[in-house]
Amino acid sequence: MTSGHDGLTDADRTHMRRALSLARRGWGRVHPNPMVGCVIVRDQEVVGEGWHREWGGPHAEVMALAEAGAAARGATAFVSLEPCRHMGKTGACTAALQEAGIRRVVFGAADPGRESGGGARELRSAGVEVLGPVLTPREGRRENPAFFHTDQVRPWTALKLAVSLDGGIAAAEGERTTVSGPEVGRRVQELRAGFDAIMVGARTARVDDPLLTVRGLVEPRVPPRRVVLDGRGTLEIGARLLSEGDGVVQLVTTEAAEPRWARRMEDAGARVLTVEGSDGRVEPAAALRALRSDGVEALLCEGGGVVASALLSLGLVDRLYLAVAPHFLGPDAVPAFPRVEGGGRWEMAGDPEALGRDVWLTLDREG
Ligand code: AOF
Ligand code: ZN
Repeated sequence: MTSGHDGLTDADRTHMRRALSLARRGWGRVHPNPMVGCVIVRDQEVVGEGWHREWGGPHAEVMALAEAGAAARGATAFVSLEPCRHMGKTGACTAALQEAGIRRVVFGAADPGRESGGGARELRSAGVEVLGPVLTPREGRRENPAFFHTDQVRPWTALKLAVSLDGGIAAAEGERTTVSGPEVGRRVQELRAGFDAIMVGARTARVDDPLLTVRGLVEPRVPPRRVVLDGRGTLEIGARLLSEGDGVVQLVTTEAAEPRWARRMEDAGARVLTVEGSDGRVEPAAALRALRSDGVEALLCEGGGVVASALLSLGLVDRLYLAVAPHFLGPDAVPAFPRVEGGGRWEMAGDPEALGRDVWLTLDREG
């Protein structure tokens, strides 16, 4: 066993990776709580595993301790997040770990919460050996970006785009093009489950007529809202999302839209938010502000190109999910990033993944 500069052995690192992957099972179910995983190891043997499964439900440590039972005495707990020390919807994990006789705790990210944070200090002063945070702040944020996004002005914002090798999102203006394969479609369904809202531009809403619902393996605890940026009020009453699917429909528009249109949409069950805009175009930052103050903490934008490049140019995108398809769309294609000035620099937030014939990339904005 080698011990790195962070004091972790190879075995420790393996257990922490496992805790992180258990945590991810909470996707769609625990938001806006963080996803947390825990592994309990005694004499090099895993005796308990757990993760935070459901918002308001038992924390990861409690689940893992229940599985470990008496074997937890003298054991090490690997937790992806600093154990909480507060009495929240459930008891404090610091107390649960001590009662179970855990001797050592290795944790991933520090808990920034005012009440929940500080568990490490508490455990240390109670004589438990504590190692952590063992993830860099960047690594910690990557796992639970919305939880660590403290900005009250706009949501943590992700942009998903399916692009061709030559950077196109559709074969031609106004055309619906299938760019990526069914595996990407399934991934997007899973992805949607972890967001408060899914957003597209009016043009995409018209051309693709999407439902913007979650229809994958992960059933979201709360069906995300379905948001259309529609500055001029062009969505028609026949749009599928108005009559089909779960999730509040929220239309973000400007003064340029006809009041009659807004009334029609509201009669069809949609909510209409009017924000600043220019030339009949919603001001993206204003839309994001309005959504944030209306309770959206994590927002997934799925295009199209105009909205995507506006968000990117304005530095409003925190994460990019790119599905790159192995073909060219040619010179008439609608570019994914028409004019991105000051679009920032991006870094990989995980390994590229092969999804069918496509490549799935997750990138976080640097800085
Ligand atoms: C842990 N283990 O598995 C989780 C933690 O509302 P509550 O009572 O469920 O508390 C939520 C807060 O607790 C959350 O904001 C975060 O600070 C921490 N989450 N802590 O020790 C867990 N999910
Ligand atoms: Zn806890």
